[in-house]
Amino acid sequence: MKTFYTADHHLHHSGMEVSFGSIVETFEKPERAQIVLSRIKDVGLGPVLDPQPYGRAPIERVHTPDYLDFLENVFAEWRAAGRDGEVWPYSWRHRSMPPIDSPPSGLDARLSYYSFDMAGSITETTSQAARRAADTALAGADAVLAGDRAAFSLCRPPGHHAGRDFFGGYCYLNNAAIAAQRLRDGGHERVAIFDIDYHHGNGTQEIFYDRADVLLASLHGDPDFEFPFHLGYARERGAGAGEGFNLNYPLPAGTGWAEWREAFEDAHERIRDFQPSALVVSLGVDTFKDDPISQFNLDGEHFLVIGARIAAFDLPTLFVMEGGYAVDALGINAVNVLQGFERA
Ligand code: OKP
Ligand code: ZN
Repeated sequence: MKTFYTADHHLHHSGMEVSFGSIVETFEKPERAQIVLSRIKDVGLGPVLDPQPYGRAPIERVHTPDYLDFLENVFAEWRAAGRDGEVWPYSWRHRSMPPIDSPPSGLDARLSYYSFDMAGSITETTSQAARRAADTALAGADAVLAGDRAAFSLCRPPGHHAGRDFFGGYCYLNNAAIAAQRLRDGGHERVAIFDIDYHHGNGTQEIFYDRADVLLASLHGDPDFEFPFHLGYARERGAGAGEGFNLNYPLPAGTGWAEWREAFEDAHERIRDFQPSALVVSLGVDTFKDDPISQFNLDGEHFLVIGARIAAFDLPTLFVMEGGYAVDALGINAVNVLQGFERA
């Protein structure tokens, strides 16, 4: 299958993050995409193609114009305020404070309005990098629309925590959602998103929560103990017309292959019942046993089986890279899914 990739992902690098009280090198670093790319070349998966720039229109099918403006301009505003370093939000609207529905004018208040955490910062070129990641997803979707059985969008930064107008969890634009919408706009009436990243795809859930044309099934660490917290419970099933089209499978810490696979197979069946004509896989491999920020126990070989089972849908399929932080094994694990798919 074709891989879509651009070196422009280097335009985003937060450098550091706070992890359990320590300032550490961020887990979401440029090396991640490099390692996956070199594995793709090593195994000869197929051509690696640079995505064209798509402009804002296909991204605005998912994200609001005011949020895109904010992403583009906030760094300059930060500097103009006399501040050094990168743009970091630091204070959020507590449940004791009444909710608002339009952006405040003050810089820091606005930053918290458009975010939910401080996993990643906004650098001078973060918006450009995120836009190129979205281009990468769109080019993959277009390959599928043009008739490819499958494509891989090697996106970085990842996307599934980003909502219509917010960033968080290392994510700025929701690459998988943008691709799913592209498939819808290209003529697919029902598109399923299978999110197998270790973390709940809260952004993707928010974007499609009231829609019946895009089904989201997500397997993840139970939000009771795991990031992003607060969202990802099984009781969240969609709203209005979207009721029943959002499926969450929260799983306990220590989940191994047998239990993960059981949930995966249940989701697999529910996705088939939905009868989609195209599939987007939010491909995180942070379910790996040695992942430094996760608590599931999948092994390298299991990713081959996952790929084979995804092939069994027999659908045009777009794989979109999300998480995976055990850099030594990241290339092998991610590409195992793609090879498992191709061999099936
Ligand atoms: C993004 B994706 C570690 C905390 C990390 C953010 C996790 C974002 C995961 N100190 N918190 O879903 O892989
Ligand atoms: Zn993740």
